[in-house]
Amino acid sequence: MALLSILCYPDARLHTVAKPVSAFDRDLEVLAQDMLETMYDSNGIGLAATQVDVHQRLIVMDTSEERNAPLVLINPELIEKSEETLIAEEGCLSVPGIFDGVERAKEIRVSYLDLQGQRQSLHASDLQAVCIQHEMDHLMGRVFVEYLSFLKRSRIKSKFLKAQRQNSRD
Ligand code: K1U
Ligand code: ZN
Repeated sequence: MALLSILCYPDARLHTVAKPVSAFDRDLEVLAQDMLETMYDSNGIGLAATQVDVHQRLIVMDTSEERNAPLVLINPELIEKSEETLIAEEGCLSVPGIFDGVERAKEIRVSYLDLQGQRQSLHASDLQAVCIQHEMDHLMGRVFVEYLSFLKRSRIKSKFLKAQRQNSRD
């Protein structure tokens, strides 16, 4: 198992649209395990392959309080979403230290393949639904800060570009 390095906003690779997974092999299992290890190590509740610079439709998550219910969703498709929405405080391992409210569907149904290539369906609500929508956005090359105002996004982008410049000087 290995810890993977997570791309940091505003890295252009975060805007890559992921391709469907077609090979259900040992490499895919290792990638999913490494992503789960990376997510737990970073205290995250989700992680999309895009964030570790792998542009395939794969997400891992665990929104349980006990942190003992890992889920791997391959080629996820949103098949239903409630009209009712909620505004939850979101964070992102690719935008560390930034938290803000984003409006999302409160309940969703998602169809996906498991690591054996078997089709599964999941009804999710509240934090789990928010997390799945956030991770599916990553697979489309979208980062949650894109839902914030132009001013907030500009400030966040400047802050991260400044930190990047500083790090490259050190
Ligand atoms: O970067 C990511 O995609 C992971 C992200 C998932 C997420 C968190 C909160 C709402 C939607 C999606 C995180 O895990 S951020 C860190 C975190 O653990 C967290 C932040 C806010 C609320 C709950 C957890
Ligand atoms: Zn994220």
